[in-house]
Amino acid sequence: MEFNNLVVEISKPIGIVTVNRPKVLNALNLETVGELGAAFSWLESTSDVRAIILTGSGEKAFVAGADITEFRGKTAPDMLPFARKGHDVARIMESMGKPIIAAVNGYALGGGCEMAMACDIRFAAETARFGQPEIMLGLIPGMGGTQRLARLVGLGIARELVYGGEQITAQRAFEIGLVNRVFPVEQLMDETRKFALKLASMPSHALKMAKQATNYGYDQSLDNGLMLETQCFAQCWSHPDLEEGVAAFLEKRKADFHTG
Ligand code: CO8
Repeated sequence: MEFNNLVVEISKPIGIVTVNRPKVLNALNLETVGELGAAFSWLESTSDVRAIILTGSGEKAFVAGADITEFRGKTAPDMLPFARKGHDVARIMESMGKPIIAAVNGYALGGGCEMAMACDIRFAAETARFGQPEIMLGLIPGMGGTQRLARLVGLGIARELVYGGEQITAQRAFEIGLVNRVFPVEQLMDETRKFALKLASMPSHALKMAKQATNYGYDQSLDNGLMLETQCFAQCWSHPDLEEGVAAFLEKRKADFHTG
């Protein structure tokens, strides 16, 4: 698939999506948002791909937010479809069966921080910076930042970041639970690839069930979440991977999982 603003590579079994607008620190214009949706949908349907990495091109930025040049002269009705499109992309990322890891190589601000939060797992370079600076533009986050940030780091810290607009370091992002691991910048992609390969080697149906149970269960009451978990747990029996995993354990050998 060809894109104007992304580089999408497949290095089996990993798909790598790189936002590629380095002159504007990979800011997301409307076209890029649409391309991201198309890229993730395509990778979901590509059977050779079992885990996905999202990163930004160049040395400075993951994604520095929405493209502010597209804001001028717009009205509220103009911007509603833009925000909806951003939400749709994040929901595609969260509802797809394959895990997505953000390799945050620099600024992850505004929509960039929100894109990273829509990923399953976030790894960051020590030099990365996170933040929701929209308030400084007279704006608020519009791609899930007011919701996903609180779910990840708690309401108090989310308010501090959304109201105050300050950037935080990768180390601080790690301390508050916004990122999973921090690496020296030169190790970031290797470490992310290593982890993506580990996930790609897992039985894909069980991984999909784990993603569904954690993502959809999180917003439910405990009882509803547990009901969802029960369904996902039982569904594991509908796939040959479980029989193979159990047999391999009992026969003291390495499991040979089905890869579909
Ligand atoms: N939009 C457009 N251009 C940008 C953006 C952006 N978000 N960020 C940087 N650029 C451009 C700069 O204008 C500059 O262009 P030029 O070379 O032509 O002057 C170039 O990128 C390099 O940037 P700087 O010279 O500013 O680089 P610095 O190292 O001095 O600063 C910063 C880096 C701190 C990242 C700074 O560029 C900055 O503050 N950028 C804006 C960050 C921001 O406010 N982001 C939030 C945007 S609003 C948002 O994301 C709302 C999300 C809405 C949902 C979206 C749904 C899809």
